[in-house]
Amino acid sequence: MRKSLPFLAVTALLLAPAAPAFAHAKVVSSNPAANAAVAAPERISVTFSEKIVPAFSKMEVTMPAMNMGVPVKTAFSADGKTMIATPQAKFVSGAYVIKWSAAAADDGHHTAGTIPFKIK
Ligand SMILES: [Cu+2]
Repeated sequence: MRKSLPFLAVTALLLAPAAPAFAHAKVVSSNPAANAAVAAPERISVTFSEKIVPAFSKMEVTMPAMNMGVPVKTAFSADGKTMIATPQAKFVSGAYVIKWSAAAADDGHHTAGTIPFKIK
């Protein structure tokens, strides 16, 4: 019983809504957009609500149906808010997923997610 109080306190902190000062990096847009069906893009990008740390942020492009990754070169925009992946091979038609994870520059918190899209 003695341990339950601190545990509850920590849980409450974790569940508390994030204050702006401790905001996590959220996706504000992507190219292609989520669930979009597009022609083969030259670059794939994900833009976040705040600056992210390149060393602790990454993105992958995969083709889940083929259980295959698309080789990409990843770069970051000058303002530090956008991750850009340049495919190193030609895209074929099909369903793709952008798998991203990002560390916010202000507090180091990690966020991660997936963005599905299709290539016509
Ligand atoms: Cu945070």
